[in-house]
Amino acid sequence: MEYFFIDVKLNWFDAQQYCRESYTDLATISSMEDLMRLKTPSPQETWIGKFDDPASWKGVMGNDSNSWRWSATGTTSPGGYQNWAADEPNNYHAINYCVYVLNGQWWDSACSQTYAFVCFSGTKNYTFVNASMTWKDAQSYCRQHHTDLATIRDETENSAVAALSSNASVWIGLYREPWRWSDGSSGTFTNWQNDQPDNYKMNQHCVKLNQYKKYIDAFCTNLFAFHCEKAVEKKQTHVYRMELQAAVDLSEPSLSTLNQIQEYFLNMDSLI
Ligand SMILES: [Ca+2]
Ligand SMILES: [Ca+2]
Repeated sequence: MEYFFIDVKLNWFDAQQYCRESYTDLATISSMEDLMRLKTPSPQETWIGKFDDPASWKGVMGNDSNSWRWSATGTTSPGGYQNWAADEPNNYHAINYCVYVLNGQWWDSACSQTYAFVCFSGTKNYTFVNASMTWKDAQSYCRQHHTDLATIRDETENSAVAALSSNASVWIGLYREPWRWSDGSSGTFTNWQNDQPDNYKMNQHCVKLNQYKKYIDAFCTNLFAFHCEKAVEKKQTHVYRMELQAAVDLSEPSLSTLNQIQEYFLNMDSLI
């Protein structure tokens, strides 16, 4: 990737559109080396292509890489059924990536919290497990003793899970992987500033670099200069092979032999 600094202050989505029209996309950063290649003429905050678009997960069962998906299938609900509590999911403090159900309503929560949980066996045979575990441990337990953490595909199934767990908060199999790149790249390199991301005011879904190139989640409506990327076309390289006659002694090649070889390759290049 080739990077271009654009010295125009735009909100994140306008910056994305600008990059897509004039280059390839907002910049994807895959390594510290990439990060160090980003240049600004003066120290300042800049947008990059990392975001956690709420259009992919906030009250939506979408198909983006940062959308909600079920543990059992690794995909979203075919019917899109969902039953969030008011103002949920909110990704409070930027750590709510697992879902529990309380009285039939869904809440996104920190996966490290411990709750009872509901497993399923076969197609929809639910089992309430009255033991507090993290989401990951609950998933392991269900996979070992049943099929997986519960999938809920419609209102009937939601009511069944609610009835089983009465007034307890119970993990279900819904989770998501936050953040994605505008150009669709996957990649795990990050460089968050300490205490970031924090999803301040539960509304910070776009990533800016501070002047030290640390990642900070920010309001997408803020105005910053930004980095675009352009895919570099791979230059074609030609590899020539030639067999030399045994008569040519290459341990002591004469000038004329070298000239002939050079001429041969020049002719080859002009032919291609
Ligand atoms: Ca929440
Ligand atoms: Ca923040």
